Amino acid sequence: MKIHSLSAFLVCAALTATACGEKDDGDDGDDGAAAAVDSDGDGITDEDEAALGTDPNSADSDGDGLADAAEVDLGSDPNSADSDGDGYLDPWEVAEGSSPTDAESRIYTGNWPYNPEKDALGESDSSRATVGDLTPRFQLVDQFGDTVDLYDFAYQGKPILLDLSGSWCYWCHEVAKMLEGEASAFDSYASTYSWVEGLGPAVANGDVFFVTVLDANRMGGTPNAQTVEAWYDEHSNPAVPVLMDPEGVVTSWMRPSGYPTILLLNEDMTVALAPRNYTDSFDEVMDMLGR
Ligand SMILES: [Ca+2]
Ligand SMILES: [Ca+2]
Ligand SMILES: [Ca+2]
Repeated sequence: MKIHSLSAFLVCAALTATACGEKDDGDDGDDGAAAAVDSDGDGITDEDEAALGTDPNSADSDGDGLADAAEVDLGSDPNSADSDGDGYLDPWEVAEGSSPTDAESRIYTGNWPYNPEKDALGESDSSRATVGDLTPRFQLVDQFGDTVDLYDFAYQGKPILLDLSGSWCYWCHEVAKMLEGEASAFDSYASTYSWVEGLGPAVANGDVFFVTVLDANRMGGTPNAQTVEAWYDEHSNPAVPVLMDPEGVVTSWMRPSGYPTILLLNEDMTVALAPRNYTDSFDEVMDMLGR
């Protein structure tokens, strides 16, 4: 009954005081026969749905998976799948504990993608990065302190470059600079490789995801919050999550022979390319993008 009374309150706000004062008891037939009709049986009468602007024949007007009555209760917009326009759909925010009515409250502060179907990818039994393997479901903390589930990048229609870098590593920083469009040691290769100037914009546009994992701080020690924050301060690329790998889980799976090691993943999280030289991954991505 809480839902019904709340929706009645919302209706009152849109109607005259006289109409609001006239409570519908639903059985005397003299206070609006239509008010008692609830065509879709969602607990909100057709009359109330008319005032809310919702579909009286659908219990979930915006089709986002949250019933109209639940949205009235939450205060979210039953006619918008993303009430606060932050890019995360209302039911995702409810499931993950962020607010569907506050754009500042997001699943990921960094606006990384979200995949509500990620459990369907199943369990990876890959112990070493090999082409065709399902990448393990790494869950690591990013530069904003959020724990990022790598599988949220799955099935977004984009390849993923999974970059294992270290703060101490010169070429790792040069790659980050190149992605930002800053002068880098790669500039002299711009006429030979399209990725020198093309990869940064492709990442910025979201045509390809670039995920950086730091496995050591500047001193070669265990990465921590300061490590990823310092990297982000230096390379403030809003498109790139910077994750820390204090347990070395990514490192032990990738078994890098040098840094950075950058794997190319398909959108289904299988390894597409696990080269010795990361520039091969860049070449392949540009081929995939037709550039
Ligand atoms: Ca809904
Ligand atoms: Ca939202
Ligand atoms: Ca939100």
